Amino acid sequence: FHLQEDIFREKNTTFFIQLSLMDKLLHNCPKEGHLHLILKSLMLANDREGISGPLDPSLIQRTDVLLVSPWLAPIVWEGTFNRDILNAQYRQKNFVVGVATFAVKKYVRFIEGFLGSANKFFLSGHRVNFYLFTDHPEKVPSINLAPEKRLFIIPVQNYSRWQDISMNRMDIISNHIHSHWRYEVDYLYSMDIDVQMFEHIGVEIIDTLVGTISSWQYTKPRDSNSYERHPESRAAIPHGEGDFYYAASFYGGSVSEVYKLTTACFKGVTEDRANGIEAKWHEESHLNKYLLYHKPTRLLSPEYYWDEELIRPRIIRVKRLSSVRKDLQEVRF
Ligand code: UD2
Repeated sequence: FHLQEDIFREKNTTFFIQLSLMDKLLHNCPKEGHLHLILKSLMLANDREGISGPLDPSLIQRTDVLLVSPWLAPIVWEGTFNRDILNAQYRQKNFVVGVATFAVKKYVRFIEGFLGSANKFFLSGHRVNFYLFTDHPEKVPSINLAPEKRLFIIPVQNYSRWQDISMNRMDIISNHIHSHWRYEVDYLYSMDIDVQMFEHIGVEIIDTLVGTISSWQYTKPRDSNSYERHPESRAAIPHGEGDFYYAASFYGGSVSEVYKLTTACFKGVTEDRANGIEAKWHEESHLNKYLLYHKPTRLLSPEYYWDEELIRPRIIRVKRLSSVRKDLQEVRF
């Protein structure tokens, strides 16, 4: 790392040259995968020397985190964007965003917290359709939504195993895109219901294919990430491959890209089932396989899904959305 820092300290090394060096590092470094450390060395170098080129340095406000992936997709952190500028651009397009979420069996208890906080913090001032799948429509509390937000309650069957409820979301989403949503929304996001929002989640999340970096995995070397490694599974990622680990709790993108993603992932789930296999982290394993080979065009930092089990480090300046603590044994059975 000292050697690499020397390279980065060279005067006139532009930010983008540094990025391509980082890409090389990620692929060649024997201890590859430790994104956080590589990034730190990169950013420290930038901090000392300043960023050369036409960029106004005041626009780059974060020097402690990775701002762009090795394939040049932005990584969204607090302090890296101006929401007023983004809102002004987005408003001209008049998009509708769909949110698919499931509350099956005991998870109905999370509806109120989810919808109440999403009404306030999710794409505030923009058109959003919430699609809530539940086996208990009668238990959906009445919530006064903002005029630009709509709630659609869609009955869905339940499954005895929670893993099947979670995995079948991919199939249900893919079917609904095909039958309805492709005519109703421009972008679609899938979100877990057992979460609450605490800060604004705005149009900075909008892009063609969007994944959220898992709050559990963002500093881990790639070989200790939670990928499915058993080659028999359709979700398998070979050892030595992988970059970020994404949470299935929050992903999305344009309706056509989410259709491709959910269809492909559910195909993997179905083929595994036919072979008597269930991937390590269910549909999340299939999502990670898909996003490894179909790179997201935008990545959301762990601010966009923070697991309450974890101690929040300083780099997570804002907890926008986090899991609601739950007794797994009690709530899933
Ligand atoms: C992880 C993933 C989750 C999924 C799951 C599968 C994160 C943050 N979350 O969460 O997205 O991949 O692992 O292993 O990475 N649900 C019901 N009723 C049930 C069970 C589940 O409605 O009885 C729905 C509900 O919308 C819930 C979602 O499925 O939010 C995921 O289930 P979970 O939150 O229990 O899974 P968890 O926390 O292990």
